[in-house]
Amino acid sequence: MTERTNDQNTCDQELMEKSAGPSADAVTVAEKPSRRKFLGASALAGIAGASTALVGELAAPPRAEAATSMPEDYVAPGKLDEYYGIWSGGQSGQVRILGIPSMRELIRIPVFNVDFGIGWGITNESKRVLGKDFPLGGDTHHPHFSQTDGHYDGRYIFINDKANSRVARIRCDVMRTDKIITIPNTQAIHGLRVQRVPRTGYVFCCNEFRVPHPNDGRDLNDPKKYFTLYTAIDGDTMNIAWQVHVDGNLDNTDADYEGKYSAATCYNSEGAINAAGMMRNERDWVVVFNIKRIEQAVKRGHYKTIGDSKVPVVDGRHGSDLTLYVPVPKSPHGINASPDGKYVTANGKLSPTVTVMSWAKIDDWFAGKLKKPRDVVVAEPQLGIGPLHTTYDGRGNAYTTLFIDSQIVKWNIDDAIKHYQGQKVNYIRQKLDVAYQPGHNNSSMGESRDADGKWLVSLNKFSKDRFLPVGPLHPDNDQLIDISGEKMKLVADASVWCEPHDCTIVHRRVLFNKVKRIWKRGDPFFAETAAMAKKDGVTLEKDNKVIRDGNKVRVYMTSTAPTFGLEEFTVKKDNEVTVTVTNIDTIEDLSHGFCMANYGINFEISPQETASVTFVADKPGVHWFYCTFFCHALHLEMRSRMLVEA
Ligand code: RUQ
Ligand code: CUA
Repeated sequence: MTERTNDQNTCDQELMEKSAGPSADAVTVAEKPSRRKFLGASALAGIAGASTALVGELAAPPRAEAATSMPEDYVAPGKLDEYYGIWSGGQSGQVRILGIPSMRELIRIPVFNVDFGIGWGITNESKRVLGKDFPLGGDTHHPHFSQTDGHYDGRYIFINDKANSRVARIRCDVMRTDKIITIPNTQAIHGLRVQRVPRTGYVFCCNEFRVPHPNDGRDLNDPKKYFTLYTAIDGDTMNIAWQVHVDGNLDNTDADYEGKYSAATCYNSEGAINAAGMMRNERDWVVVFNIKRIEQAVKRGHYKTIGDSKVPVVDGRHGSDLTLYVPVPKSPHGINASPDGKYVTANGKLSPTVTVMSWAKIDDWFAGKLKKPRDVVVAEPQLGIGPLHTTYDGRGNAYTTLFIDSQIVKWNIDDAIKHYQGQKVNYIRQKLDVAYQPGHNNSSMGESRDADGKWLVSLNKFSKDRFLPVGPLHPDNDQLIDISGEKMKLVADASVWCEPHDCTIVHRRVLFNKVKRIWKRGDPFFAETAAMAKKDGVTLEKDNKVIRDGNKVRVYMTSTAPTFGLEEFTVKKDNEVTVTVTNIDTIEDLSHGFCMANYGINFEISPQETASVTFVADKPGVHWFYCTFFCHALHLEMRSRMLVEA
């Protein structure tokens, strides 16, 4: 916050110096000290001859204030944030990492997008992950960490791509995407969550749109024949384990804390093809998946396959004993399991309520002990207009976003249950205005047993007047809220590039020692490139060689500040050239870049990393390739030539 406040302060002084008001005059009279001097309170104290009025006016810069009362999100220079936040990058197709509480963006991880910064979508290593003919972008919504026994284990982040029906996995040790798969038979993978117990394990995802199956031109205008599938991915292999054919559509999903169930919301039980039709029913439903029974059905061969896909598809429609359909009001959206392992809430969206279901009662249902599906409901508190998502503090309280009311409502789960049982208790603890129209919210450690109730972030879809105008497209506003006390306190606004949707916040102890500072030689991320070098008899760490193989030319070089291992290499026009660069520097943070001028090629090579690119040398002439990361005083001199003979 202090960073931002200082900017604000500098800006205010600039305005003040320009304005014709009395303070501007005062500055002139006092021989107008430089702005830099104002940045330090001690510098101010040294202004001789300044009038008392001037000192009074300017002597309280925010940094001086900060010295006496720190803003709650203040992370001093040189200090580290206590939490990592992983943010989806929405339409950018990426994932971002923020520090919390500072809300500073630390890094962006390209996933489904092309990124000239690190060369994602340009290097051979990234293209192997992206696959052949990959689409140029994605729409990420739900980033979630892998877990073991309900605790974050710091292995992987999983993220959906709604635009192209894909799921990706990011390795947390290097924060790089290592697998991307397309989910067969689906259109628009939306909700995504992980199996918590015994571990991840399955990654569950919701296919939102109903389509004909196979979607090959048949049944185009026969929506009754459209349907959708719930998918379980094996998080270790990234193979699809199974799919479930369901009624209605699927929106968001979450899993329990015992490894028995997952559940998903459906807002289109009507099977309609327009908004009016999708809103018709007063109740839609939550569908609960019985994981053991689904696994057994697959084992026994009780499944079908669709089209070319070999993925087993079990029948989980109404009447199946693999699923339970719980009617809930109206067009539910988010679904969130409580960290005590007892409950799961479905958020009403078009109803002012959230529906609280008990996993124990879901057990009873599948054991045949309950009469009606609604018997698993233990509370249905009325919270406000437009509930979308709920998160928890680990102390029995829930926090729900109200999209239309632009509020976060804090409510107590036990009291909501008592109220549902007919007792006269008030379950609402507080309503806090947020700016504006919140979608997801997420609390620190909130999706695990270790929910610690310190911070909450409200991911607001609209920022309107909260930031300097920057054109018709506004940033989103993600607001940091302190939930450690009785009352929620709004601490900071943070502008974010569209449209993060969701985030997960973990304590730094989960990741701090797992994250590598430099690459390890032999990393699987560039194993295939290393195998190619071996075949060519090249030792990546020391050789600088050009291998000619018919029309193909393979160029191997090292990079160490401030030189590439080769000062030049020569190819013929239309040769297919593969350049492999190994950064042999061992110093933390000493990245190099490789940019081939006028060839649209750039990528980054971190210390001890190997990266490669393949292109056709279709432009004869001299082409300089240069380093793009300012690595050394002679960084600009770090350049060599590719000579393309006509
Ligand atoms: S959704 S704003 Cu894509 Cu997670 Cu609810
Ligand atoms: Cu290497 Cu700049």
